[in-house]
Amino acid sequence: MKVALIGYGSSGRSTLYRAAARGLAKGDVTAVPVPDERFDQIVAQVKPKKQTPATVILHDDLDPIQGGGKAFSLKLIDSAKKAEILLHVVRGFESPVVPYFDTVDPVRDQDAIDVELVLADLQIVENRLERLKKSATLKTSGSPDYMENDLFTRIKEPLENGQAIRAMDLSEDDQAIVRNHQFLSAKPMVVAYNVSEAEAANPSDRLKKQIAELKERGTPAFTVCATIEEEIAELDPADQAEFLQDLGLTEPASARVIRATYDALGLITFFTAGENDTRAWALKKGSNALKAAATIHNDIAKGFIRAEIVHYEEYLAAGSLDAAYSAGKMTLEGKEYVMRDGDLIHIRNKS
Ligand SMILES: Nc1nc2c(ncn2[C@@H]2O[C@H](COP(=O)(O)OP(=O)(O)OP(=O)(O)O)[C@@H](O)[C@H]2O)c(=O)[nH]1
Ligand SMILES: [Mg+2]
Repeated sequence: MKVALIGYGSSGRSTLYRAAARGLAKGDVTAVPVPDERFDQIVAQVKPKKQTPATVILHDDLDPIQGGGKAFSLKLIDSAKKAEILLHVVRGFESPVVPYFDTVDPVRDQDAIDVELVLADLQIVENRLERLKKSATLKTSGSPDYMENDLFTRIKEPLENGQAIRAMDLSEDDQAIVRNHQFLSAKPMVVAYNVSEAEAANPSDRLKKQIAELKERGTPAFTVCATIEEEIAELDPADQAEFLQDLGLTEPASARVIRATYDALGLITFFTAGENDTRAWALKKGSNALKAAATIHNDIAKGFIRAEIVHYEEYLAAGSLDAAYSAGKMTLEGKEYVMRDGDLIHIRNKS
């Protein structure tokens, strides 16, 4: 799962990237383990040779966005397209030593970048509509070009009015076409307002309102003080807790960033408790056991017979898969079983 950090220059993207990577940051792309207490408990019980947490891959290799109403560069659009989710870091801190292209106004900047994402997509739609005019199958009802022309004609106007594709009510077929083009305003987004230590704990009313509005539209948003978070990330875990408490926080930014990306992507976590390798896996909410099997390995999905499922709480209470089975806490499920967040799975398969 690729997460691309975007934002204006000097908004604190690299600082938040290092904080979220918790000392693991290497270069500008890092696979960051997803913090998950449930996984830690399972590992403590299984004592596997190897443990593999779920990860998200943070990308801080995108060019900064130019301020002052300049359009996104093609290079920036190209890198952002490759991500599954955008993490927008918004400058909210004042600093005489870190110049900025304009006054510090996080509400204005978040709105401005949203508009730029939409305009970048509008450009693609207009170019494509122009090219489609020459298509031999444009008038052939049901042809791919016909379908695309129909969809793009419909979404052009809302885009012109500044509406993001992710906020449009589109059919499954429409969404499949949208996915082919990797539109930026169709991607889920998380917004991190990088503010002063004081405002992180107590945002202005204007910022609070924007955060609430974003959340209502399904975009997780929160305040963070990236420099403080980077300092916290460098402390021993024991000291971290105390430090966070002093700041009135319950968890570090890394946990919040990653949880927010999970939410925005609609992901849940399931586990496999192997003695060689115990793993946590990310899965789209609503996926079935066959999809979970395919996430582990295509061969396991092909040879799928039955899934043994036990929720991690019952597994921990029972102490082992065998004990959970004896206690009647494990169920045998077919391919269509809908996975729950926190399910532990063992797949009986023909391979
Ligand atoms: N006071 C304060 N300074 C910050 C904060 N976050 C980042 N900075 C400082 O701002 C400067 C730029 O931060 P970066 O994290 O490099 O910002 P960036 O968005 O990656 O910048 P570019 O990639 O150079 O465009 C650094 O000197 C940081 O220490 C913050 O929350 N408060
Ligand atoms: Mg940077």
